[in-house]
Amino acid sequence: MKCWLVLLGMALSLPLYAVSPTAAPTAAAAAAQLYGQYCQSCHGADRLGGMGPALLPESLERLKSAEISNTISQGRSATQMAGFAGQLTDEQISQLTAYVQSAPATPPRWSDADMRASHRQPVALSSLPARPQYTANPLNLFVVVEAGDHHVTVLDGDRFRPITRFASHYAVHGGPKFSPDGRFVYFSSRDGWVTQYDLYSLQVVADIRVGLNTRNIAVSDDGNLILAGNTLPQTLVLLDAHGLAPVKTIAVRDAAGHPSRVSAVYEAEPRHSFVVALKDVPELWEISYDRHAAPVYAGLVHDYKMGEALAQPGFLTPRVTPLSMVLDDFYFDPSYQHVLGASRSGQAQVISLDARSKVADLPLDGMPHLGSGISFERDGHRIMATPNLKGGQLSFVDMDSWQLIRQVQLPGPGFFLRSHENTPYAWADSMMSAHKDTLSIIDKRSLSVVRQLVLRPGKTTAHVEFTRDGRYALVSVMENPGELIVVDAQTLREVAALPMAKPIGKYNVFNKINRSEGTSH
Ligand code: DHE
Repeated sequence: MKCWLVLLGMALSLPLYAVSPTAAPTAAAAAAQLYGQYCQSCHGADRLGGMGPALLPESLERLKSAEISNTISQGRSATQMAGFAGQLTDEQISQLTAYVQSAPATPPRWSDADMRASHRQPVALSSLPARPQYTANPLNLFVVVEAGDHHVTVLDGDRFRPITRFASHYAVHGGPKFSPDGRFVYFSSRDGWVTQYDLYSLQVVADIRVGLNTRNIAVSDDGNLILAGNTLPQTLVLLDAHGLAPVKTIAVRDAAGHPSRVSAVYEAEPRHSFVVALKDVPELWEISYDRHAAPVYAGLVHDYKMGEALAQPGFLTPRVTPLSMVLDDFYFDPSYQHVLGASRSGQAQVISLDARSKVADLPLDGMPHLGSGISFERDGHRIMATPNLKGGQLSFVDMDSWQLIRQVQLPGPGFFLRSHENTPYAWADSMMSAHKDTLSIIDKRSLSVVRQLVLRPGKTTAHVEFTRDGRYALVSVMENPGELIVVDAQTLREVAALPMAKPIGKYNVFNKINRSEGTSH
């Protein structure tokens, strides 16, 4: 009996095929056969994805075994994924779950040739209309990522009405990024797809798979280049922002040749460079796309010779800042001279990108979530505020002295923090706690919580983005079905609610392209 329980535990808990030399190959072979019969036609023989997403451990690491089994058994609503409960036994579903969570026998590869073969441009950029094909203000649009059924809604930010809704790739993660004029929006999916979407004609204009597992993307301030950071393979990929043709692939390794996954890429606008955070080696990279350093790359659409530009010393070549530890969550000061970085263990530092070294330690405990930080002026000082994933406090740091000036306790840990130049309040969630339905409204003058807002009792409520004038706050009820709730930012009264499928994030064109101090960039 005990032995049977152990075996069952192994089958349910996962990638344990290698544990028993005799039983393992049989279980693995049975699971592989089931995969070939039921999954391969949509998810690919190599598990790299097809009509359905990739089924690799890297793609699925955020899902619990029970969630994967449930998807195999019940399918996913509003997608092509059917439920197999009627065709597979519970044991077979457990075997398949274990199979897709374990590494394939042949390590997955994604070459430049694979990337080039995936590139498509369904619409020629030259054929696009000169003006938006609708009456809404194109600078007050919101792009809403709906994770519940992998769709994106484009919303009129004046009337709070959807203009269109389209299917995205599986698991778009992180903020979509905009071209400097706000016309194009670029998405990256966890499965490695980068998509260029035209917000004037409301259609996808280009698509490319840059890797098998991607962290995020950044757009250069001249609008000409996209940088994508991958964890599988361990590469950075530079793309032409006008149609997504590949420009350059950079293998991510330290000087000793140790490879590293990319943690995130950022655009440092005043420096005309990208900053790259690495997950596995204690280094921070900066990649310059400065035109003066490379005059050949004039920044004109389709009018530069990239081959010659790449030969310029320093152009699109990483410069390394060595770190004392791996830092992988960052916030930048407005000049982008200083980077505030936190390690997984919660240690935080200030790095000078000019000096290429640490200039201060940051007195933050727990696990500060610097990536969700915001900044604002108070009594002649620039203050940075960051939530904390462990303790659930909000920390306020003076960016002149790098001293902690106040800590405020929220009902529980949350993920996001938002504000706008035109409101005295910042909004924080507690989505990772029992108080997941509670938003805390913080007065940026007194640095204290002045109100708690529960819009839908019991429902996960998080991620706020303001209209371009800061008058309304758009809040996600991150459930499926969920809602996007519009709240008057002054009276805190609800003025509209739109049904949405787990609207995980929303992004206002004007606030993003103008780098509003209260939102992410
Ligand atoms: Fe995110 C942004 C990393 C889990 C929703 N998340 C980001 C960014 C990074 C990051 C580096 C900035 C990218 C950008 O915008 O360019 N996220 C991580 C993680 O390391 C972590 C903890 C684990 C992981 O699996 O990657 C993680 N993130 C999550 C979630 O579980 C969330 C809540 C749901 C989901 O979709 O996976 C989530 N992350 C988001 C959102 C943003 C984001 C909505 C964009 C925030 C913004 O407003 O800009």
